[in-house]
Amino acid sequence: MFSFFKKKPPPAPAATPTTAPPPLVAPPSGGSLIGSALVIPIDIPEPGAPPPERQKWVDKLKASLGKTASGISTVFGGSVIDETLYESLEDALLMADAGVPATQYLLTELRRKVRDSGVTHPIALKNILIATLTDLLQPLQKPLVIGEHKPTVIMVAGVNGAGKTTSIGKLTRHLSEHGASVLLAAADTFRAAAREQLGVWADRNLVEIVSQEGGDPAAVSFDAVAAGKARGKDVVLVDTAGRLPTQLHLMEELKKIKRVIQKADPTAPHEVLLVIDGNTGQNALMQVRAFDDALSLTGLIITKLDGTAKGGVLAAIARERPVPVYFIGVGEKLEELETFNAREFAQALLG
Ligand SMILES: Nc1nc2c(ncn2[C@@H]2O[C@H](COP(=O)(O)OP(=O)(O)O)[C@@H](O)[C@H]2O)c(=O)[nH]1
Ligand SMILES: [Mg+2]
Repeated sequence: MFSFFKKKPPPAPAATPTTAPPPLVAPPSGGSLIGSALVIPIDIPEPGAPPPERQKWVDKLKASLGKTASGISTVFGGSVIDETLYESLEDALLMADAGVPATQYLLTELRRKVRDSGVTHPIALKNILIATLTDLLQPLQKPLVIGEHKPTVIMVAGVNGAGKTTSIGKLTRHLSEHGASVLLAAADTFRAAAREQLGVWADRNLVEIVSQEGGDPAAVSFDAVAAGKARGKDVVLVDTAGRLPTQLHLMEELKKIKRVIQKADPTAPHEVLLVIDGNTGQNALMQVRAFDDALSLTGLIITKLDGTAKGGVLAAIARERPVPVYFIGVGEKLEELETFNAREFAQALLG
């Protein structure tokens, strides 16, 4: 879900009475554009009565994380809060990929809150857990804002097969649906198939793509940012080749792409996103750390939460390296990418 809000237009230069250029993109229904300033914060609906489409998606998330939720729920099936319950909960959270630091943190908080509130029933404890996890995840909830720079340059990195190209396709659809013009940069120049895959997404979304057979990924990125500026695009999305954080020369190459983007636009890249496969468990945290150290990440996209992913890794990320989660992916279809809401996620994870 996107919403638009008005950004104060810059004062018109007095000496140039020329008519303002027409908006580059048509205002979407319900939104508005002033001059060429376009701000797209991604709407994060608070729970209550979410719109039907969001509800559908929340249901899908719940179904996807259902196994983890039922694993954790059984812990609260008894009639007393005792040591056995805390131990089972510890096991269940570790099994859900929450990792040791987040699990310890949650348990310490729960024990303290139980002491302070005097609750005695496991169901009350479960509600406390939902609230505590929501608070833990809260710092990860942040909208992606487009339009403060033109173009907003978004660089996307991650290991092979994490879902970078797919997520770029989905994001492109979101953005173009809401009136933003997008240019794709195929900086995954290693494999012809990778370029073609991005080309398919570009065609489907009717957006332009900058690619170059066998080219240098940094050069392609530079050209794309330059083209994005020249063509007045709102967003340039840079797809990069997958790499493991242990492949140091490839991590260096990624840093070079970032530096060269900066040469094309000193304020860019405005966002550096890491795409993580939600099934990677605790290894995901290692990826966040390594890519963050190399690139200073501004956000994450967690994909494939529809599969066997357990979901708890978001708690681990929140506790150990809290990089905002802009989106989560729950399927291969174009619409199966949504904004992250801490409370929704905590509820889906804990059932
Ligand atoms: N089930 C599921 N599959 C996904 C999701 N995101 C991506 N994929 C699949 O993961 C595979 C790898 O995706 P791709 O975008 O090519 O990964 P890349 O190497 O990081 O660019 C493809 O088969 C995608 O369809 C998701 O959220 N859910
Ligand atoms: Mg790819």
